Amino acid sequence: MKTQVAIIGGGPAGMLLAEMLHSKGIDSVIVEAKSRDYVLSRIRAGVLEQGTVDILRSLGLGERMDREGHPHDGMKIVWAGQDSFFIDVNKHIGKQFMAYGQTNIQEDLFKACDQRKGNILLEAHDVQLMDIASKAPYVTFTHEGQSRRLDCEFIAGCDGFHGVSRKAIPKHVLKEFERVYPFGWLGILSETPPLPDIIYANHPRGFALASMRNPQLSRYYIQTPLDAKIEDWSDDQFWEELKARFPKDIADAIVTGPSIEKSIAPLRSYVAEPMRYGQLFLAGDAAHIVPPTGAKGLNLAVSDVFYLSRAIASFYKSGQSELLDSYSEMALRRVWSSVRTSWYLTNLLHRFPNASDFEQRAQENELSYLKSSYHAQVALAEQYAGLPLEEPF
Ligand code: RFL
Ligand code: PHB
Repeated sequence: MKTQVAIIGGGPAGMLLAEMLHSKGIDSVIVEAKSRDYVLSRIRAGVLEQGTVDILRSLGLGERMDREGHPHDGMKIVWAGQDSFFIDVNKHIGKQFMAYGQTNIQEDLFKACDQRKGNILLEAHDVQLMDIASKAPYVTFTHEGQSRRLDCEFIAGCDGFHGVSRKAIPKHVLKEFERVYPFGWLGILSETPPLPDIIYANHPRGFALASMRNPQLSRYYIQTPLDAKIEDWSDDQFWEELKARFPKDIADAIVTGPSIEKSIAPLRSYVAEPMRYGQLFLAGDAAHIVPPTGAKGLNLAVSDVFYLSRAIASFYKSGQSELLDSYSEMALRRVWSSVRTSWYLTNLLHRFPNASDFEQRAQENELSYLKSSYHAQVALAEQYAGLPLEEPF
């Protein structure tokens, strides 16, 4: 088989890149390890930045999102069981957010791919990236019991944190930055009406988050120890613990019901630099991971593939490789901004198991300062909104 761009991974990064390239007349093949049902069953992100929303709309992928998603202006932070403030991003920065599930985006992307008869090879095994430093790289894998070879000009490594693409880059070339946090998030999805706002809570019992997918679907999370097991958390225990971490008026407004999904995710910050080696370009979780505090992961995957598709299109149009050459540097500027914001919010909102009394007081003081300072709220709003996409020079 032959294509211009071989895309490894059919998550949001890989499938969106294929749509972007198609809109610019560039051919691609997606090689995905899992089945369609499996990919569609992963419940993950839910909050889209304005830039992400604009990109989806520009590709004709916004119709269902605009019908079913929930636009909102910012987020609320509560702590000490009583104090609170609202970060009004729309008022300060003029940007909104959209609550719309990653699962729905993935469904919309499969539909778009089906409609244009795009090439996606599902359940591909033993994927290997070959000759990536040369101008004629290729990918080998097994598909439907047969060994296959896909020749291409570019490889986009969109295969997530545990994929093979990043590992194809020689160790001495890659610099890795990492922080592992001493807790995880237990999340549930429930067919109950959500609270009107997204609310982050810092409580002596641990962090909690109230979020939403649509008017009949709520998403809630609580901070749990690293060794927590799903089996140990019945729905009743989850609701009781969640409510205990919010002020009484908010807890009373939470509508409980059976969970339709429950999962635990550890929290980690990770960046691999550079995001390019030869003809291999990394995008999304394959290159970087953020803790979910701040809801940045999916939005970074979208900005990476926006920059990458623009660079590849510019190469095919003009024969110039300037945007390909600056891809890693440009993408990393936005990545580090969101990595820092997610790390900051994680530190601000969680209870760290071994925090000293000093650290605890400093955290409480920071929350009080944020509540009292207009300027601090504007600064946080700007970071939470995410950096604007850069123009090419
Ligand atoms: P994905 O989604 O992991 O997709 C990678 C795809 O590659 C496939 N794959 C392979 N394919 C071929 N060969 C191989 N060897 C392969 N190995 C893997 C996988 O099967 C998969 O289909 O990465 P991508 O596309 O970069 O997308 C990244 C996002 O999924 C991720 O950043 C977000 O979900 C993070 N995230 C959130 N991001 C937000 O922007 N807003 C949020 O509100 C938000 N909430 C979250 C989150 C992540 C969470 N978890 C579970 C970590 C909430 C949670 C709980
Ligand atoms: C979600 O709705 O899944 C969500 C919202 C905000 C976050 C993380 C996840 O910071």
